[in-house]
Amino acid sequence: MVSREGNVQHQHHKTQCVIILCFFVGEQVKYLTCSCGVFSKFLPNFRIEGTTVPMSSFLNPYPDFAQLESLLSNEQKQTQLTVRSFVQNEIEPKIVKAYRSEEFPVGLLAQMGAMGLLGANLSGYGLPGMDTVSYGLLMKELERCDSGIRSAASVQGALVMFPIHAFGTEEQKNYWLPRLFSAQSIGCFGLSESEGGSDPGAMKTTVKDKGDHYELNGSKMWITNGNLAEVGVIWAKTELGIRGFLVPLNLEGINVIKMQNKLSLRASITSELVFDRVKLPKSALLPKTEGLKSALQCLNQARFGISWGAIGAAEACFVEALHFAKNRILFKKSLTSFQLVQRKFALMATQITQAQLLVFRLSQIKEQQNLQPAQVSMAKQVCVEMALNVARTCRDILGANGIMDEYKTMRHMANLETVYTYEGTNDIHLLILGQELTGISAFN
Ligand code: TGC
Ligand code: FAD
Repeated sequence: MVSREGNVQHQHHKTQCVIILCFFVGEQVKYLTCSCGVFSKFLPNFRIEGTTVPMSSFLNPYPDFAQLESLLSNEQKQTQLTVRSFVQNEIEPKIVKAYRSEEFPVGLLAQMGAMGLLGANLSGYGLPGMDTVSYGLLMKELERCDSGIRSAASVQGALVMFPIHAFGTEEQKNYWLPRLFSAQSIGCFGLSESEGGSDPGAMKTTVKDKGDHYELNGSKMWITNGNLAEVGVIWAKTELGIRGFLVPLNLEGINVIKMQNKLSLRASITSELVFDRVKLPKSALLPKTEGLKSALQCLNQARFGISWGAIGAAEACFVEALHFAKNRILFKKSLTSFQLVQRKFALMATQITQAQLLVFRLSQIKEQQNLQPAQVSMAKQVCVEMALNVARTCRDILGANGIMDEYKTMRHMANLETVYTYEGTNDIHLLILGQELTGISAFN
């Protein structure tokens, strides 16, 4: 185990033993020195007394060139450590099996609920009101394991609990929020339909007022958590415009069909929801929803979490590829000795750092409740595109090994293709930003 002050050898140097001093204050590594450069403190994969130290032994073994770690409060660090350790102990050992079998790990949402991780940034109704940076770190740690795991949590929190919190009656909030927080109930969010998810305003699903009840008809496609869910936040056209409804998914006339054979986000459940003359109680309406903009307000919450999360996926790929490259001997040298390879790592570290800085600053703005949709779009677009490019580059560095699922990089790469598309495609976010900058909508 790591002592409070220990000698550490850098693993990959063949000819010299490099001594690094670690000073621990509480659970944090405060300072490391090393003869091969100060930035070694940012990199993973150290060896102590001849054995590789689990990365979890260091508070921050991931690239942190902007030293954002030093800006975190003790509470934020504690959140990060707690979630990281939960992910490493409880989710990492199960993720490859879940991905292969296209199943969400059984009982995982219940575990997350027991830990208070779902909708944790919301307040009141027994919810913890976690600060924005802590929430971002939570999303990042989940997606460091798998985008599908982060998806399950962000749908429950940002797309089910948030709309109930923002648009529901007191009765709906008091009933649903504690149940969803603890994962006693699971929810899903139905906005997209088969004919063009980018243009949700063109939805065909309708709700008609039948006097003593509503009637719901139509279908929703690509719905995360659909087959796990007890309740759906479903968006439909009414005589008064688009509105959100809380729909129990066991009602007569509802068919929930699992979408199988995905080549991406396989550890996440994706479903089609079909509604055929479903009789809804009047209490199903989320009364404060007002048109498409209410649905888009929910997306702002989820897109913000995705921006943080995607960085976690990028960091995981970076760490794996760097570890691999250090130990890969080609042409009698470590792969990391070649200039082309160093260029790849240098660019990736820079791009990861830029993304980390952006989400950190936007989190401060969000904490002050000033975050604008166009800022969220910038973050979702740039963080996900960066993560996808990093994952592709890391897959390349891993060579043939990179196509095997014992390495996580290609799983992340495949997942990020979904993340690039959902919650507003990459191009949709560029167009939202374009509209903000030019004042001209390129949509219509
Ligand atoms: P448009 O006329 O521009 O806007 C309609 C009304 O909404 C307002 N608005 C927003 N309000 C809050 N937040 C935003 N981000 C907003 N964007 C627009 C707007 O001001 C207007 O208000 P008002 O008062 O005038 O009525 O609407 P449009 O039909 O032209 O469409 C605009 C567009 C293309 C940007 C939008 O529809 C869009 O974002 N499309 C992408 C759809 C999308 O992201 N779907 C995601 C589905 S959920 C999902 O993918 C979950 S994945 C699972 C996981 O998260 O893990
Ligand atoms: P389309 O809208 O058909 O877009 C196809 C292409 O056209 C894209 O490249 C797009 O960028 C481009 N394009 C579209 N409009 C324009 C334009 N104006 N100018 C230029 N190019 C344009 N939805 C939910 O409601 N709830 C969920 O829980 C959910 N989970 C999902 C889980 C997974 C695994 C996936 C893959 C999707 C999920 N979605 C969910 C749906 C997701 O939000 C949509 O896939 C997404 O919004 C894009 O819609 P689409 O797939 O129909 O693509």
